[in-house]
Amino acid sequence: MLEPDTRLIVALDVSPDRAVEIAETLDGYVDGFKVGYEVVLAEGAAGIERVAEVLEESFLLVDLKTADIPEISRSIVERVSEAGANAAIVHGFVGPDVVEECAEVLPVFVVATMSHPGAREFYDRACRDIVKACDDIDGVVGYVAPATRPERVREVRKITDKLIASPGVGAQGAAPGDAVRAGADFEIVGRAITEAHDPVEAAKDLTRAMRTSRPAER
Ligand code: O7E
Repeated sequence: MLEPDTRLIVALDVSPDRAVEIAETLDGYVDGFKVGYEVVLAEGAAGIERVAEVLEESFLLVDLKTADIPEISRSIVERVSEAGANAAIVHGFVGPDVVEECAEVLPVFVVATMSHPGAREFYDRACRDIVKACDDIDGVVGYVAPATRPERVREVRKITDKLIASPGVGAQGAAPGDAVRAGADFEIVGRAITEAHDPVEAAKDLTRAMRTSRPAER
């Protein structure tokens, strides 16, 4: 289900109506979709359900970047699971007890560090330790590491054989394929697709660019 093929995950940071429209149009063209606060704050779990219902081939990640105590994090992931998510995103800096609790409910991608410049300040310093601490947890299927800093993707890849999903392509400046060449399995792309005149063409261009980039050795 979470196997890389086109290697593209589309971030649907748009209204629920638009998210459903784009998901319906691109289902099967891309490996997966990601919905988060834009959709959930507009319609609650029903927003997630609406997107999940239109997907027949691609998977759905729900990204609430959960970062609470284990019990609360688990109940958030339970709601997300009931709404139809195939995997959830949990912050790594909160510690392996939180990650473990969430990963008992649903496959989890752990945020190892982030794509924005400020992540160098604190998050980058914890990146290696987060991956080492989470890698033996059943249910952790992968990590989020930034396409904007491929050296961080390489760092994560050296420690783990699990999946790596990398945001930061397009609007944040990374070129398609940069993260895959550094060892990522998926690249997460939002605005470069959702704000394109023709999202289908934009997605096809990106998948073409990624297909031509050789994945790093494992
Ligand atoms: O810049 P865009 O429009 O391509 O959108 C990027 C998406 O990736 C957006 O949904 C944002 O929340 C997410 N993201 C980052 O941009 N940086 C990160 O470090 C982590 C994420 C993310 O998705 O984390 C969980 C997968």
